[in-house]
Amino acid sequence: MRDPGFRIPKSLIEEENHKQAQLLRKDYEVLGEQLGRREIDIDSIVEKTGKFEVAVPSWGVGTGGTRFARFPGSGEPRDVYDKLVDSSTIHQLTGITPRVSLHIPWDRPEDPAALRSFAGSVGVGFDAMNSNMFQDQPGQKFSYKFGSLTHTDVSVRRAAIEHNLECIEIGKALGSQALTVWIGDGANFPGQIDFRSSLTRYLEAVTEIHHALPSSWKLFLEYKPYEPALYATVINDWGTLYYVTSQLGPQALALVDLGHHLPNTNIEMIVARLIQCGKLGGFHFNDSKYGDDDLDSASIKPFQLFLIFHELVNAEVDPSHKGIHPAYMIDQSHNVTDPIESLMVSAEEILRAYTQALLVNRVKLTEYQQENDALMAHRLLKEAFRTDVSPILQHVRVRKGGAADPVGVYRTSQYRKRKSAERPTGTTASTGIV
Ligand code: PSV
Ligand code: MN
Repeated sequence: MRDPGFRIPKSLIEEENHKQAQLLRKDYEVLGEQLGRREIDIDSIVEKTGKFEVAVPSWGVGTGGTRFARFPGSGEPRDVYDKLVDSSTIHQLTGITPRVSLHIPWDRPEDPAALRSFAGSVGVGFDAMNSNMFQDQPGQKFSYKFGSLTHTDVSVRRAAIEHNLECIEIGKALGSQALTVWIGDGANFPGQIDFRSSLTRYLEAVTEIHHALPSSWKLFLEYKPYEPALYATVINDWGTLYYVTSQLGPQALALVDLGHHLPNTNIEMIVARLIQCGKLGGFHFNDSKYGDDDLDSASIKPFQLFLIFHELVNAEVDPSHKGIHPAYMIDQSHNVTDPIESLMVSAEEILRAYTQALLVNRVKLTEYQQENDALMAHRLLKEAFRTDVSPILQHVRVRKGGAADPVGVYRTSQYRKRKSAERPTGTTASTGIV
């Protein structure tokens, strides 16, 4: 089996946690007391927070880039094995990222069984498989330049379908349970594509992919209003996707990538609508100021992330939506930070938003809404959002064997320096979205 190389010693995590233990206990007690005054039992929050998990994207552990340039850091992953090692480090320190989402062909394993056992040995599993129909690979016979699943040429559509079927096969061998499909198909010019027939072609193609899914699998479909097609995309919004997923059947669900919305879109409301329609499949978390910026989660709009989780917790406690278990995943491009640090901080911010949402007094909120008391209803949400739940997050992490301060331990361990020695420049893959 492949040697994973340097791993952060457990003893270092314990030592660092020990140094902070007394202060953490104090902070936790104070927060417990404050929450108690609001009739919130901190233990019940800890129990729910402790169960939360979010997957990391294999393409996120390498430096990303823009269409202008990519500035890789040192010690980046050379291949899918290294990506798993970096992902396992994120999980080791945060305790909440036990699965990695692979992107094919970037991560196509030569021997899926060997990759699966290696993943197990470093303590991670596999999340959704992602197909790639927005790039041509060297030697590819049919080009995706004018589309993939919706291309006018049946041979291109066939090749794109076959690619997704291959992703399912690899995923089966790895123990994945889902396929995520995003296409860049669309138009740069009015008149370039026929809106209705391109959607019909999509539906036909995705039906075939859907049929190939094992019965336990989910098919997550992403919408996006623009880019790379800049005038129109075929799967432009959640309404279109609602139509598609309901034509396909219960295994097909919509995936909400936060960056796939025009500025100022009320994403939390889309989340509520998809929940109500029974079609919310999961999330690709990231943040943005202008478009699909792929910035770190909650770095720009933490209140929006909180409001999204508020809708999710609303559904979680609503008996009529007991069945919803959205798949949570991060989908970011780290251009100026150490990707491992960004992913750890993002995972924490996502958990923070969830934990804050758990603090909303929903009985009171319903009363205020019933009485049309807009100010008090809003204040109630803000009270939960303003609560610093860091002591809960630290408590949960330490309890799981993670680090009270993941970035602190990561830096102290000199992980990146060690990996730079193991993975010399010139051997690293150009991972990340360019
Ligand atoms: C593209 O914007 C995108 O976010 C897709 O949604 C995929 O999930 C990801 O990048 C990688 O292909
Ligand atoms: Mn995405």
